[in-house]
Amino acid sequence: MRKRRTESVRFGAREQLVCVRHSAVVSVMNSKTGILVLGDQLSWHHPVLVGADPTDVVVILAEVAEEATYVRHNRHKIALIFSAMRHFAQALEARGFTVAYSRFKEGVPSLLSACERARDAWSLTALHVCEPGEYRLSEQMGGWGQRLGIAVTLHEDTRFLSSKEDFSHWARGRKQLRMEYFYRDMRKRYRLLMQGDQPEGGKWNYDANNRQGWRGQVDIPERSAPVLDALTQEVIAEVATAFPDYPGDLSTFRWAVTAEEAEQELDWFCEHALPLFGTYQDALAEASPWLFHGLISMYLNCGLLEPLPVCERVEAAYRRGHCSLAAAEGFIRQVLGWREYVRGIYWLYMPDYRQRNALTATRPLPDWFWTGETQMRCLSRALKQSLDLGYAHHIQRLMVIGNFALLAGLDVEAVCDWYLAVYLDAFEWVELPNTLGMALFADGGIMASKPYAASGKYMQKQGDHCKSCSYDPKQVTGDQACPYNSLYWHFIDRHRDVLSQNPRMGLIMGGWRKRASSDREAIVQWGEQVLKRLPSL
Ligand code: DLZ
Repeated sequence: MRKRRTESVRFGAREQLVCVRHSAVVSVMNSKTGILVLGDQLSWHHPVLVGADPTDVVVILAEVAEEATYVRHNRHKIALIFSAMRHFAQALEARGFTVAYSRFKEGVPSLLSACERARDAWSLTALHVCEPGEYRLSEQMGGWGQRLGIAVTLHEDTRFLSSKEDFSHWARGRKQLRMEYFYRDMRKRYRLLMQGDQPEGGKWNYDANNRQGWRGQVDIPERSAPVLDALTQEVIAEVATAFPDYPGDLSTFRWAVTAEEAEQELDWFCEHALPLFGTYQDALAEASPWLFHGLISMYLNCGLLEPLPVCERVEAAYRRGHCSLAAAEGFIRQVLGWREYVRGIYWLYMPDYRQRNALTATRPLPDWFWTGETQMRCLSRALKQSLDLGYAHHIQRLMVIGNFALLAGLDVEAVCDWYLAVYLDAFEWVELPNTLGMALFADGGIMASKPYAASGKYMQKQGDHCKSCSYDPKQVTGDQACPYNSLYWHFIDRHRDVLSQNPRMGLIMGGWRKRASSDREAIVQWGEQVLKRLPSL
């Protein structure tokens, strides 16, 4: 399928490279060969598994403390990954593979120790691994050959639609790496939503149609959820016991743990939610954490779904008249454009990227980031659902939580660690550029052409939280004033030197300068008070 849709526009000979690597793997495999499959690589398209003869290899899957505790992962994420790993192990065995599986209870501390155990148990002479999604682990693996005393081969992760080489090729010589242009090339390359050489409908981007606020206009469909089998229930109980202090209300666990279940979730989305996905994709609703969102990013990120077939399903829904072009385009842009783009940025700029803090934001995270106990209604709702469910949609992540962190100057590293911990779909390759670059503008504008800063007016426009909030979005100063308002102007004022140089901020900076100095002082002073009272807002 991928071959049929792919055109090698601008990106070079990726398909050929992949094939060469696959045949090389097949030819060296024998019964002394191990394949380590990580918890976010649970796919039959895994670049090493895809070419492996089940009778020839030992597949290693390991639930280990090092991966489960390097941040305080949401328990939904741990349970989803462990259960999906156990189900994938069963599926591998059903296809005749020998599987060396370590459950968490066995106390294997790290992936390296799991490989050592498998090496000793099966007298392995070679280990094949698909490159990990996080720099941290990739660095560790560099030393594995020496530690294990056997040949260790890392393989390109071919489950992405733009390889690291593709992306650096695209980025080379460009002054700015704007997602929009990358996305257009990807549309051409994969021939998605195209009419000949032109974008379907004549425009590349239909975002302007996708920004409706929520006023309870339509019924939100009740979400389907997979039935939890005995294996998943067992995992949930184990995770609850092993990680008592980690976030996540496991009584609400509702995630797919196999490719088949993830496929059914995608079916449900395409049938019931996709038609209104675009219209309300930026909306904030009291009534539902899910609205019309896809809820499939975690399945894409751990291997249960593949990005191209997902995009093709959505395109097909549009072609048969089931959804608008704006809905299909908005969705496909997230998967084909944004997801691939952030991964490209991550690998292009790591490891330095993680250290960036362009606006020198160092204020400690208020404790309520870990409880959701703040009187700001929109923020409280977004935080609580993130902690309890491991999920928040992109506007909650970017414009409610991220925007608050940006305005308040919260410590960049602490905020990034928080995002990595709480979200079900968070792996550093996707989390770091989204948080550090997009939400916090800490990369100085590599990703975003201006900071995503907004006052309480935005929350009011996008949803219905303000109606049940103790603060008033119309007031800027005073005890009742929405804290986003004075913090917004405080942010504009304290970064005025940097922001004034940004052409996209010209209007706002000009407006701020023109205000009476007494007004500006009063607002900034109130913003200062708000920052002092941050822990009790
Ligand atoms: C996220 C995660 C967790 C919680 N646990 C495991 C695990 O026990 N075993 C494993 O192989 N993978 C796990 N993962 C996913 C890894 O952290 C992920 O593969 C790396 O962060 C690279 O993206």
